[in-house]
Amino acid sequence: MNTESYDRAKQVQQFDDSKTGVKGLVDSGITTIPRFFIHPPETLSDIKPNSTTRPDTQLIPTIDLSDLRPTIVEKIASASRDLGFFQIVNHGIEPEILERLIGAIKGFHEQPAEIKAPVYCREMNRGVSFFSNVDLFRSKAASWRDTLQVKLGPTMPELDKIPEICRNELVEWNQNVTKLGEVLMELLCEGLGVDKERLKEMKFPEGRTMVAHYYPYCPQSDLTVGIASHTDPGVLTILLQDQIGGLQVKRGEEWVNVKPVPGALVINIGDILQIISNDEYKSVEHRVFANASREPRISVAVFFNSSDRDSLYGPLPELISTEKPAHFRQFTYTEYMRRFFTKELDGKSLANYYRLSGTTE
Ligand SMILES: O=C(O)CCC(=O)C(=O)O
Repeated sequence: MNTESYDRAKQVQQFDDSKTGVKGLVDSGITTIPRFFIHPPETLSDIKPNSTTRPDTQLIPTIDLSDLRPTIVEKIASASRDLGFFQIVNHGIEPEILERLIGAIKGFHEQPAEIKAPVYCREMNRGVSFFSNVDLFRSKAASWRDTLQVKLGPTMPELDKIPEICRNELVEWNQNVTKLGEVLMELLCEGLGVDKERLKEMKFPEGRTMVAHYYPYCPQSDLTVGIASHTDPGVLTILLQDQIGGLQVKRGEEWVNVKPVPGALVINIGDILQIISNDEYKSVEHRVFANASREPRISVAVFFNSSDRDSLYGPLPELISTEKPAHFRQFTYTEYMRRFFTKELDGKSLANYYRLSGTTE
């Protein structure tokens, strides 16, 4: 590799200007990945096969939402305290709806480049944007995925702004995911022993953003990642993944696979809920391997953030006591999200930025 003649900034800019994402690179027939996708050895060392990565998935519980309510509350609270991740089944969303959404997102990403290019942009306030790597210009290395991002709430963009190929499916998903998000927020509040309306009153069901990822085949999947290790900023994330696999969650020094379960949705706790719960619930690092399979991997994540940007956020007063004082200082959501969008997607949780000295999880 000739270090002297390599102009990284230029290569990254050219890639972004192409507006075709990593799918465009694969379609062009490349057999080696551009250098700015190569991650440093410390990131790659534990993504190699036969590393300490734990193959079994027993640690991520699958919770049946048709169980009795006290059982569900107990299981969700326990998973949220321990791992910050769980899967749910019998959540009330028909399997056909899940399949339709995956198909529509795949359809969007597999359209000809000239149809997707006009949607390609990095302005997050447009409501609908297609891009590769949200942190392309901030990260040390790029990752092997493309994304369609759509603001779902408090209101969706005008319908004609949403790509036609997935318009109906996104409207349908928004309705279903909003209801499910509210149910999960109630259950999580009950698990904390606070009023079940608490998160809803703080407007957490309202600020919904969807990111629909496409992880195409990567010809050198041992040199890069699909999404780098990170935590989510919101209160919770509802994730639909197809059956390809590749999502992993960090538990101590180990990485645990989140094996796809047909019909299930993956739920994880975000940084703001770790803060609001005063460290009762955990926001945990997760990542996705670069896709080594010839089949593309599709996933659709909906992040729930508060639509009230000006109030102060911090641990709920009812969870603070002399035995357990507040672990975090207060801040506005505007400040919080600004901080999120100026850092790269890395393993560092935003929770630690607001942590008061002398406190630990
Ligand atoms: O694709 C996945 O399974 C995970 C996506 C994710 O972690 C994210 O969008 O923040």
